[in-house]
Amino acid sequence: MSTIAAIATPNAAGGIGIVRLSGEDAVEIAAKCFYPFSGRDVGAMKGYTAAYGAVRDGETELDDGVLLVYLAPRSYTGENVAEICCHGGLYVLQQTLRLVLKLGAVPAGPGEFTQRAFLNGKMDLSQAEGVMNVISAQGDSALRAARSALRGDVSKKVEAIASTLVAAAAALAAWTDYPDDDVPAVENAALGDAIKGAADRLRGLIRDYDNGKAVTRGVKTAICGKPNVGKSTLMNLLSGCKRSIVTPISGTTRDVVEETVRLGDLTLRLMDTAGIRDTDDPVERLGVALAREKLEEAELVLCVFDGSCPFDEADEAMLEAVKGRRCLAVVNKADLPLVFDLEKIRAAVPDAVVLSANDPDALAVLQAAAEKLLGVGGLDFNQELLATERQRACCETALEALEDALSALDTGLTVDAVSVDIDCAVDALLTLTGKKASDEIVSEVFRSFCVGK
Ligand SMILES: Nc1nc2c(ncn2[C@@H]2O[C@H](COP(=O)(O)OP(=O)(O)O)[C@@H](O)[C@H]2O)c(=O)[nH]1
Ligand SMILES: [Mg+2]
Repeated sequence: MSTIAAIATPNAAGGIGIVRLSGEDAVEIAAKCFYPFSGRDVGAMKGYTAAYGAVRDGETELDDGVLLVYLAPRSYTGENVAEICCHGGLYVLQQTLRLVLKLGAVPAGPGEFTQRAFLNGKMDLSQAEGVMNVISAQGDSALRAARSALRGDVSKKVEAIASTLVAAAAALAAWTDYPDDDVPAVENAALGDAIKGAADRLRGLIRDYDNGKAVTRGVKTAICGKPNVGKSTLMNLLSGCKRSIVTPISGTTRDVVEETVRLGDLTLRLMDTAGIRDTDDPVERLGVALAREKLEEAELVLCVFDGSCPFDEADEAMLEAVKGRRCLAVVNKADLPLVFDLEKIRAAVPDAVVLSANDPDALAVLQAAAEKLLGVGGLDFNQELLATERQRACCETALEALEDALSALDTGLTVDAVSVDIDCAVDALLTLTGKKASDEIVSEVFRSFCVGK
């Protein structure tokens, strides 16, 4: 396999920058451009050792720095690895990279170092995805969840589920293949229990992922409501700045104003939208259409009502629009006398808070309500949490196959049908960990990585 090279540090100036090499010739190539001041031979360096010296292109000295050497298989990638740590200037790093490429290395693709680690059995696919999540983590819970994935907690749990299924499938196969031998008959009830148990654990993983997403990746949150109820004021309260224009004039907000905010440990990707109403103004009408669109795609809706005005038809229409959505009703303007019929709201949207978007104390109220609604309160981020949508989709596929298996059992279909479904579930789980992932899936996973990781 070729020796790859990339700048492993960000594409910006910094104190230190690293050019990383991995592959059979990594150390050899480093020896041709890095000259330790002590005069020692780079080619003879042991794994886990460092040397201080100069980076030289022939007679031209580019920089001085430290060379780190790791020898296969005891390295991140499982191959020989050399890391040239020099000053973190973009030009210096580019010249150093150009130099190692001239000496025989090839440019690494996105995530290729980690891909090689995966191919060399250093980590499985879900751990590799954990690596990316550690890099992109924006808060404590997200980091803890990513670290747990990186440790392999997700893989262990998924493999445990897969092995109970493999055992069930094996018993089933033995029984159908040798019906006349002394193989104990597979009891439908016991088999059903095994499948149900596995399905429940998968449901738990999917549910925790969906809930945990509010913390690890952020929730797409639409602020909706009729005009003038205080949507933009709420947006500004949550963003901590005057992000949206607020006026007493209906129809002020027309474009969608977006901002990512933190609410306690939650990350909300907020969209403040135009007030929903029928209007003759062509620009506002576009805004209203956009608001409806955002309402559709939101994972969480903050539906704002004006508590100082009586409940009316437009409010009724808003309740209709958010039906079946994960929605928090925000009854605003609590500093004014409340004339609003709260019961009407509570009957349609169980989660409702009464507050004033002008009052900073309302943030705590919103946080508590949102945490409850998103189900993150009781989540343990140190535990196995699926790391990516891909992993979630694998669990979903496995779960569907198990549901098929259960209904095949119920309707008394042949054991073959049940076996096929169980195999299909196991395949999906092994695709998750990468044990049985196709080359395309593996490339797809690493395509989203950064170059140099
Ligand atoms: N008294 C009071 N007025 C508010 C409150 N929130 C918003 N407003 C006022 O209501 C009007 C409309 O607010 P805005 O945020 O632009 O509403 P939007 O059209 O829903 O975006 C403005 O005059 C705000 O100052 C509140 O909690 N109490
Ligand atoms: Mg507005």
